Amino acid sequence: MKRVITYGTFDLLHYGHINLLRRAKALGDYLIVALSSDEFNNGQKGKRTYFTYEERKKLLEAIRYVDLVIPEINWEQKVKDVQEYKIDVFVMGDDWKGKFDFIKDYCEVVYLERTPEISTTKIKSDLFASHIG
Ligand code: C2G
Repeated sequence: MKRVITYGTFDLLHYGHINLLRRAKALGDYLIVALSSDEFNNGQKGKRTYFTYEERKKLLEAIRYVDLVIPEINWEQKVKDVQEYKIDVFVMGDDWKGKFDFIKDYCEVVYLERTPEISTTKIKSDLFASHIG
């Protein structure tokens, strides 16, 4: 069983995230998503989320490509996760290209192309623009 892991906040879940998760799952048989906790987002990541961790976890668990959701609580847990969950492939969108190459000592590292035209920031700004008319 080939085990894949990926990390993210996945707030305001959109088809860019789904494209990533679909391709990540296609690289193996079992996909773990390490989901950024509210504390991690509000603290070190400096990301304000619309949905709470529990709400984002429920959304991810409803996706056919996702087999397990675990919390991501800091930047430093990746090597431990790869070892603990016996990961074969570590996957991230290519906005992170190169940033996790140190993990190549432990498993395969794959950067997948981001879906260019969509982002949570764009969704929020489009909604705001349409609201103010
Ligand atoms: N993504 C994508 N296409 C988009 C938007 C996002 O492929 N249009 C990918 C990102 O590249 C990432 C994943 O979807 O691999 C999750 O995106 P975010 O929630 O924005 O992830 P991020 O906040 O960058 O968290 O420790 C790593 C961090 O937790 C990554």
